[in-house]
Amino acid sequence: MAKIEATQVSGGLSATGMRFGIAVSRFNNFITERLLTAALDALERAGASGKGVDVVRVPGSFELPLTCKKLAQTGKYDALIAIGCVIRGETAHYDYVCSETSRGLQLAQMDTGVPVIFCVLTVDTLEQAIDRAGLKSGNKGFESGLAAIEMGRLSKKLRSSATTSDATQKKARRS
Ligand code: INI
Repeated sequence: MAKIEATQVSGGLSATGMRFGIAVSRFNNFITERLLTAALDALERAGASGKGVDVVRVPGSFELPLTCKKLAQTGKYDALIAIGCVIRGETAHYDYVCSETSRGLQLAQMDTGVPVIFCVLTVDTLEQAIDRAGLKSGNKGFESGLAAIEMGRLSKKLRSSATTSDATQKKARRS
């Protein structure tokens, strides 16, 4: 059986010199502020500096996509984190907020090429949210901080290897 040694590519976890934007929903801020604190903790422990991180607050999760798209368009950030918490209520409002927020955040990163980390809790109860914001199930904010570093690093790497292979192809065409 053939055994090839594939080239492995992944982003590292050093945040030194990187820039991050964090959009945080004020709705359910009892939870979102805990997620934010943990995300900042992850960035700081990995070497990010205060000057390299901007935090923008928005009314609710529904406002996260446009905010992230605008932040991405500034060209200032290596990666963004969108922080929100949507708790199921009696109406269909939950479904609209969840689907449009996730769809919008995916569009923001696909349209701009800047990684947008999805740190939006979508839960049935406040208890589930608390579990994911530092109680039983770890803290989704901390995981999101790490994901932002990894995706920011990976994007830089893929961008520079794409540039290198473009240059190599141009050189090959000229010779
Ligand atoms: N926004 C949230 O972030 N979480 C929720 O649970 C929520 N609920 O349940 O309504 C919520 N609604 C507000 C929404 O995100 C917008 O801010 C609002 O509709 C104005 O556009």
